[in-house]
Amino acid sequence: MKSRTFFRFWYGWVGLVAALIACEIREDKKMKYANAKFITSAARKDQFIQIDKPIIAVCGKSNVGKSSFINMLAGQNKLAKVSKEPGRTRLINYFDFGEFILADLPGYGFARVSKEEKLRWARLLDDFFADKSKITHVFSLADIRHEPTADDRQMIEYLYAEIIPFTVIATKSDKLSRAQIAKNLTVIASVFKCGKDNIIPTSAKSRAGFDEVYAKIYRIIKNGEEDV
Ligand SMILES: Nc1nc2c(ncn2[C@@H]2O[C@H](COP(=O)(O)OP(=O)(O)OP(=O)(O)O)[C@@H](O)[C@H]2O)c(=O)[nH]1
Ligand SMILES: [Mg+2]
Repeated sequence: MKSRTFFRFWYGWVGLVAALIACEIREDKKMKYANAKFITSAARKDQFIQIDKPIIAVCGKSNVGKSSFINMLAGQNKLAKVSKEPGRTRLINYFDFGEFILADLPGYGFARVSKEEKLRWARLLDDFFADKSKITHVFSLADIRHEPTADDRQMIEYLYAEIIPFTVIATKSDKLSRAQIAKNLTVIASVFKCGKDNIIPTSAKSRAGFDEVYAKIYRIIKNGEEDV
């Protein structure tokens, strides 16, 4: 009886210390990227930044939560502009996270813009992806609540065809139950023809998925891991 109490006591302490270390590592990561900074916007090819750091592009349809996702990673509310109105981000916005750069790409699939504007966006994205040696990885965002759109599918097919490594970020997970999340991830994986382990459910609201995304970023920038 006495020895059981003794072990319980030590198990308790070991558990507590492990939890504190885990918390500290997480805080450290948050602190590190809390001073992420906006660098510049690009409307044309000649304005794309030339920098010797890994660039991770964040793409997805309009209103899917790209800017909110970037803010979640930075631990800041106003780094990237978030809007209820779709099609707000019309330029490529670059953010410096110290060890890597995030490029917030203009959202596709927004119906209420002129043909000319759509063409301009398409050209800008084409130019951006043309020099794929400059893109280390792509986070392709899809709303976890819905089946991916034809545009989403086209984006993923393009990444497969161009052999650009990507991870699917399923956004707005706070809007679904755990069971629904699991069900929808299966649908998204089957539409995109990728493994479920290449999809990370996230929420900019609850910060769910934060650690998983950073673990992925860590692998991308440290080990040069490339999954297509
Ligand atoms: N509940 C919930 N709402 C979210 C989440 N992420 C984004 N939103 C909301 O979705 C809307 C669009 O978010 P943005 O981050 O501006 O989306 P975006 O993809 O950058 O949009 P564009 O720049 O227009 O292409 C806003 O009203 C956000 O508050 C999330 O994880 N959970
Ligand atoms: Mg945006």
